[in-house]
Amino acid sequence: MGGKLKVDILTLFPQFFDSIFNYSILKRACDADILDVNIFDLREYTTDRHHQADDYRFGGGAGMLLKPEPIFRAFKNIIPDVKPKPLIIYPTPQGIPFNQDVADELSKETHLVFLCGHYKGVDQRVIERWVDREYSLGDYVLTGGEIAAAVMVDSAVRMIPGVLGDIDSALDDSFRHNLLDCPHYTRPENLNGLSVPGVLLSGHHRNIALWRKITAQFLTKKRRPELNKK
Ligand code: 6GU
Repeated sequence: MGGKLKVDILTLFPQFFDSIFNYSILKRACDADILDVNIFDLREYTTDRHHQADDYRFGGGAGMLLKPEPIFRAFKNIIPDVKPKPLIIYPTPQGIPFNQDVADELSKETHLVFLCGHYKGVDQRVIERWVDREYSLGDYVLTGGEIAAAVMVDSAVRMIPGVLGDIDSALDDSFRHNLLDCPHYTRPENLNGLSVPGVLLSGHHRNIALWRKITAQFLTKKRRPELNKK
């Protein structure tokens, strides 16, 4: 069995996460005590009368920033002084690319903290004082860090031993060996005239393995030629 992962998420929209950790594999991981998720509402760390969490940017321009003080207060409260220090992650389009290798790495940590930005993001001093890693999902912009944090947690948690029913099902995922996954089929053999490739029904394990490898390579070359060259 693998380790246990504690995940803290700081957000202005805590309800966003209600459904995510209550279904399927992530729920099972929580129930099995492999995953322990805590959601923190940044608004609760504001001190002004209006519970204001965002503000205009110095220098002007459209778009607000998350104010630094509530975030500093939240971090000081939730991050204990004990070691080991958690890894603090800030999902942002300005981050380095998040990929399967990063997910594998995160799955081996014991305590992750995600700071979800919104609007134009957070005050840079928050990043400099608290954040260990900035990751981006890809070259497009999301409305906030919540969906990105959920993606990163999901991809890391499924790599913790004991989370997936069959550990092998992660070993030949897409991106293992820099290949996309091959096509898969289940019953029936004949679906109103749509048939299954005969080799998969042959019982010949070496030929099946070869077919899967060749179709995976073909698909990768066609759709993601840059993966092949890694
Ligand atoms: Cl990590 N955050 C946001 N807000 N937008 C993104 C992203 C992250 N990755 C790609 N776009």
